Amino acid sequence: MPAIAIIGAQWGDEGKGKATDLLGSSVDYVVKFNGGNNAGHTVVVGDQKYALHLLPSGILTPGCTPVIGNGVVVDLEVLFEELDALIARGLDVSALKVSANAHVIADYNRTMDKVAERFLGSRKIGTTGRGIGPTYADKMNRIGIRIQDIFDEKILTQKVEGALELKSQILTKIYNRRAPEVQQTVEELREYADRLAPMVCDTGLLLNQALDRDETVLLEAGQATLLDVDHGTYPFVTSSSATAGGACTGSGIPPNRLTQVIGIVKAYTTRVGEGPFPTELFDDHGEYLRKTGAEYGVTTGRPRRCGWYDAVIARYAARVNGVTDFVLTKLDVLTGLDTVPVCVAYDVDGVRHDEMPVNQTDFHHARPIYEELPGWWEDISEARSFEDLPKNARDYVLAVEEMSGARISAVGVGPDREATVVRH
Ligand code: 2SA
Ligand code: GDP
Ligand code: MG
Repeated sequence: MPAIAIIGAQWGDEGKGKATDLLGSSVDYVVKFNGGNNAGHTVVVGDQKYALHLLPSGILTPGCTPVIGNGVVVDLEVLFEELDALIARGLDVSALKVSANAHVIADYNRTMDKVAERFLGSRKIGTTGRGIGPTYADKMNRIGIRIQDIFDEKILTQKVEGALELKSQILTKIYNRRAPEVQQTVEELREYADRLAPMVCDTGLLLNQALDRDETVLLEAGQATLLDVDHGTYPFVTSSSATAGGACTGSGIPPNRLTQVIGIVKAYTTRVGEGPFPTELFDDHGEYLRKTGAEYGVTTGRPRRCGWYDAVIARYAARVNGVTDFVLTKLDVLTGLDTVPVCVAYDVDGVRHDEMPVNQTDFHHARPIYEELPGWWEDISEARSFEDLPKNARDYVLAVEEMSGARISAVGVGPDREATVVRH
């Protein structure tokens, strides 16, 4: 009964979509368990490129059941836009299942997200503006709207009224906006009810029954460990649980049924949005990584901040998630450098830290202590076995593995499905 979690080990965009897709042919269910359409996962299949946001990457694999779990926040308009776009490209998406307990992003929460960011000014988080934070805030405040509420107009109306009681005051009196109308919101949310109904079920039951039958379930994280609301660089985080613990709470699969936790880690580091980032580069090397790695947001198109590999956060991610294997992605992007710096520890105001500093201010002051590893110039994009890689590239992988606290079982050498070196 394998239940495998795929987790981002940095600040996101490590290549989780590709890794999920790669394993997709051998799994029966692919589950999105956190976040919503803030995510952007790119999957390249032959000459076709797919950018998925709300849908799990398993939607591209014939015979695999894609599941939107209870921990997700669902923008219904985006859900059906994405489904229709895939249908137009000839894909069968009829297997999709959606948890009755997942929460729904209402228009007023998209507004709240955008106006709150503007209001925060220089203290902004740099959100994707998709309404993610306010929807999770409503969930925690117990005034959220769930998928199951959509089907009962009376209950939905009561819940929207409850959600807007305080929010209308905030929107009108603090943010100087028009108050959302209850009836209009109810109508917007019910627009997709008929199409949604056949997809909705108790996904926790579905997945546990699949595990009872010895079927394979893959749990695909949106965002990443350092963006997790508990374990990330708070407050510069997303509002969900993106770590292995979240894979359980966001799907209804208990912790003792997780058999493998695969941490996806890029051979360098990127971040979108605000917040501390010790190895960030502001020089030509940063621009080189951004250009060579095509580091632009899949959802917002924002240029990603780029920096060298940070083994301190990789070790932290290994610990927080119980990583059993790492997949090291985008090694090809590092080709052509004389030496490749890797951060092994931080200097915080003259004191060496081998682990993440406990205090946020210290993390803001952390300066990377680098070890320089020799680079390689050979094109590695055609490598398919570890031995195909040049010696310096192999040594880079082995050095990073040693520093990061878990075995690197595969290495990405290009965006295509096939461009992967599996280590046996
Ligand atoms: P939000 O919108 O409330 O989740 O934003 C809070 C923080 O979380 C970051 N965040 C992300 N970081 C990396 N990738 C994400 N997905 C897209 C992608 C991002 C894009 O795959 O490229 O297109 O810009 C993602 N989603 C959320 C966000 O930047 C904030 O720092
Ligand atoms: P995710 O959010 O973790 O799924 O990652 P994204 O899709 O946002 O960003 C990763 C990007 O890197 C995508 O454009 C992928 O096609 C690409 N990619 C994934 N693995 C590799 C790799 O090994 N090499 C290269 N060059 N690109 C890769
Ligand atoms: Mg992404």
